[in-house]
Amino acid sequence: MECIDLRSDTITRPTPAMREAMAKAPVGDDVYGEDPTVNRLQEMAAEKMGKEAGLFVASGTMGNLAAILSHCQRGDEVMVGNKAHTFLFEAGGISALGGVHSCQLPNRPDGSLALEHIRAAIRPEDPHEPISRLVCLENTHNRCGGTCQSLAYTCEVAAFAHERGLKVHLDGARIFNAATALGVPAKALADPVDSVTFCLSKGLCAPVGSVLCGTKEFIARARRIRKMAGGGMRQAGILAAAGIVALETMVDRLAEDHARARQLADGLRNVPGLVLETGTPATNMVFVSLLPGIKSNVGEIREALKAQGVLVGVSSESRFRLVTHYWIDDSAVNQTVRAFGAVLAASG
Ligand code: TLP
Repeated sequence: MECIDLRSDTITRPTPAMREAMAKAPVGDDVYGEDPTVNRLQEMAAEKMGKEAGLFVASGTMGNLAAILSHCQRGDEVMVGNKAHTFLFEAGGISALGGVHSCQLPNRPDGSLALEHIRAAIRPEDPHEPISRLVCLENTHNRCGGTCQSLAYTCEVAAFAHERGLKVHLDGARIFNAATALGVPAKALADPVDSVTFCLSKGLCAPVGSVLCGTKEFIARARRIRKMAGGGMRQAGILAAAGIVALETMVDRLAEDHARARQLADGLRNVPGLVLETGTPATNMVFVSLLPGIKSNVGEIREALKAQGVLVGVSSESRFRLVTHYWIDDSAVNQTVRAFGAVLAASG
């Protein structure tokens, strides 16, 4: 049975056009900077983010790691949200591999950081304390509901950080979802920050890879970190070719995923036993919780849904995450709502 897989947009597979481009891609040794397809992808990515240069990396995790280690020396401090992907889900790489100290600020429900918290966290010039170096933002904000961080907010944080001598990195794994939902170019959202990572292998459907963008000098440093992390990938043009197709053909269609997320939320709203999170869906993620009194727990419900061919993510004790993407069509949405209805009726 083909499953309806709503666990993440990372499960998307390359389209036939991507596979064809991959088969035909001219390649070279990218560690020597000689892979024409990687070079083309990096130029396209930099242009789309309005930055001088781009660096093709194996994953969003590697992009964020290379960015943070390029901005910070060992012992420097990065301010990061306590619900940020970089803080929660990147295996602690910035401290384990880079010796970068993290200062966790509370993410507000919409994923933003309060300016007063950033201000209060800036360290004085004192040899007892680490050096405040960097602020990390995330847009869309995954754990906070796939929420968008507005252009005004991004500008405000970046202006403040720059005034205080801090750099700003944006984990823009899903920056094109944010741009689509906000109706602004991704370039505008990336403009205020010093560096940005975005992913090709989520809603854009490429099989592998992300691109880190920033100044030429910053990207030269990040290239060394990428090598250090084992991410110098030789004939990576095979992978970059899919990324080029992703950028050329998959960005404009993200609005369809957002519309289907709304359809899904509207269906789930009427399923007894479920409650939608306020404001969901902001983009392509639907967050829905179990009402108290339901006999089964989220794990049991996830298994019962799986038996009906529907895979969903569990993001806390009572909360599901459902992510729409290219492989979720209208009938998948309807089937998912029906499956939830049947499973909850049986466990009510
Ligand atoms: N997110 C994945 C999981 O790791 C949770 C998902 O299914 O959503 N930044 C953000 C905001 C992300 O959501 C992710 C992946 C990453 C970075 C890391 O990207 P990869 O998986 O390519 O290392």
